[in-house]
Amino acid sequence: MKLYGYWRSSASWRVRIALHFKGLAFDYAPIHLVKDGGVQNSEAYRALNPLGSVPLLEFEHGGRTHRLSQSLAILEYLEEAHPAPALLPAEPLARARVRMLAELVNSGIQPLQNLAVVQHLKHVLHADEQAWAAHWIARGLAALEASVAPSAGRYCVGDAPSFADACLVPQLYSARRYRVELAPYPTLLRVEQACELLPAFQAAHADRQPDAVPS
Ligand SMILES: N[C@@H](CCC(=O)N[C@@H](CS)C(=O)NCC(=O)O)C(=O)O
Repeated sequence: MKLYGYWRSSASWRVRIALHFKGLAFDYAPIHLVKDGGVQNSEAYRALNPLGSVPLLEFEHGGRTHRLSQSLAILEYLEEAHPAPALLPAEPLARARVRMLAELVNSGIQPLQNLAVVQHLKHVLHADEQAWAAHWIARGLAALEASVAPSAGRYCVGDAPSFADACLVPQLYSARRYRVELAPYPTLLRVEQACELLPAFQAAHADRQPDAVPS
């Protein structure tokens, strides 16, 4: 398997967590999202992923090469193809809660602070992209804190890590990057600490990737 990603791309990070958690070997193909206008926008990469985003998972199956984009679709595929160890609980309502929390991050927070959005704000609309991103991240995290609290155990839903935790941890990293005050989200911070003890989350961390340029 080959994962096209970028070290601090939160969506790529979610997939790295799942691959490491399930013990699936993969090659990592860094796609520099900033250099030369962004490698994701090159013709060569768009031929692989027309939306020009990471992550993209490439693998052989049934004698053919397959490519999947959209991190949550990738997580669902990995869960179905490699069910153990699980990143979804067995019970239907708990599964729905995990998906709800993951989606809250995936569609309720990340798109508003995605690179293309903040670059457009900064360079075309000449707006304060830092303030924009911080506002929407804080708004989303407040909803996430309130939504996680009823189901949280050691992790977002109960005592086993799930897709929700794979979405939470990278989102908190982005929040710090945009200087969001995190004290109002104690449950999220507690869950993040628990996740940080897991080898899969450690291996997937942005700063540990070969293309990382930590500040
Ligand atoms: N919903 C998509 C989001 C993908 C996405 O927005 N990826 C970002 C990095 S986290 C990206 O490639 N941005 C490139 C750009 O904005 O030009 C997913 O979950 O995979």
